[in-house]
Amino acid sequence: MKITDAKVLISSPGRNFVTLKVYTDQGIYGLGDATLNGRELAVAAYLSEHLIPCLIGRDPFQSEDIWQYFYRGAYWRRGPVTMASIGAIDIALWDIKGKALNTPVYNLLGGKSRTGVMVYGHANGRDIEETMDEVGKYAAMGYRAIRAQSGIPGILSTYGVAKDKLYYEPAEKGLPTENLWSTEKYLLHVPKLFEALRLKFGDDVHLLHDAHHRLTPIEAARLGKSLEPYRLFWLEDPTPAENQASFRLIRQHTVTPLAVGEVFNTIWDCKDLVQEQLIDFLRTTVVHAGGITHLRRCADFAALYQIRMGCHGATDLSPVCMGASLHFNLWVPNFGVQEYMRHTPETDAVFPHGYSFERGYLIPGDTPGHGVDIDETLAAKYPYRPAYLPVNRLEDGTLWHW
Ligand code: EZ4
Ligand code: CO
Repeated sequence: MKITDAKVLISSPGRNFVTLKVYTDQGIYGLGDATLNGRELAVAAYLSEHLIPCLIGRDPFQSEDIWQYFYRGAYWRRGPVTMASIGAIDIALWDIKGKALNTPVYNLLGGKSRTGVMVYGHANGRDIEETMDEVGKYAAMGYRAIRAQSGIPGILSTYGVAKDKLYYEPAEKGLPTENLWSTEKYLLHVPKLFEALRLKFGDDVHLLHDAHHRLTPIEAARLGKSLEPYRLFWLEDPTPAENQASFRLIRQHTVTPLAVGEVFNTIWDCKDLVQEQLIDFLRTTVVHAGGITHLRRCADFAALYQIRMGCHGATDLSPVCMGASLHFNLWVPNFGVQEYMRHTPETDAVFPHGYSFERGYLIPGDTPGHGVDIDETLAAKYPYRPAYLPVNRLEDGTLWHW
């Protein structure tokens, strides 16, 4: 089998997605997600200008060799743009292999290790009361794991708190907006939210929280400690992880489980965190870490240290990434949970898919490949629109973490 062509499709059904379509001489094509929130066109150009010309003529079954060729052959290794580009190709190749062998991708990895993939939803409100109502709605939909975020008294807008509840989109159209942030107010408020949630919902539901890299290590340690009575499933991104050693300090002070890695793009980003057992869950996902080929390597490494996978699954990861991630998670032995922010009906229409939600789990379905397609005619109706995540400043104007 030979790769005959590949093209990059950019579509914005409510938000921007970059999709790679790889064609073969046997009429089979594969799809990969190449979306990098707020830097979409950089990945599109990296693929079209630099990788696709080298991809044509290769055997799609040699996905390992192709991965090594693009990773090592570039000389300039790693980084989100490079790794999302390699990731898109890798996802598309696994899709082609599954279709050619008439089997779902999870069978190529080692088969089902479980019946479904436990997911967590995003409950968020302007205040504790509204967040409690939202958690109630997710519990009623059957979710077993729910992330809770609440607006903070005295802070005008809080990242992670949406206006549109079921279809929250973190990026905003146009150039980046700026939000104000106060760590002091946040640290006082969050424990109150989780105290109220445990009182109302009891112990049966897994509760999660995302600090979005806003805290220093000692502040994160304090938050983890103050949340211990409420037994979180995890506290996510307590502090930026560029300096992996920062997590030693948090770990010394708290038994609240820690999750990190949605911005990681290779195994090197988590090397010390994993080897020193400084985290409990690795958040890295298929597209941003070079596809299934490299994420599998990260997961096997994490498994040696009893760390489980908790892949990123926000709306800026396209349904193609979600499809691939679900096959990965159905197989991966050290599975923890998968994030699941629902895509809008507009997005779902552009990306017809076989996966479905059942009582708190996503089921990838048995379609050969990863089971996600693209309706190109519909996709063409939604041209690219610049959109960015907000930038955060402290109340005195200081540009803060993340
Ligand atoms: O900020 O996906 O856990 N989820 C998150 C997301 C991320 C966005 C970044 O593109 O933190 O909302
Ligand atoms: Co996050």
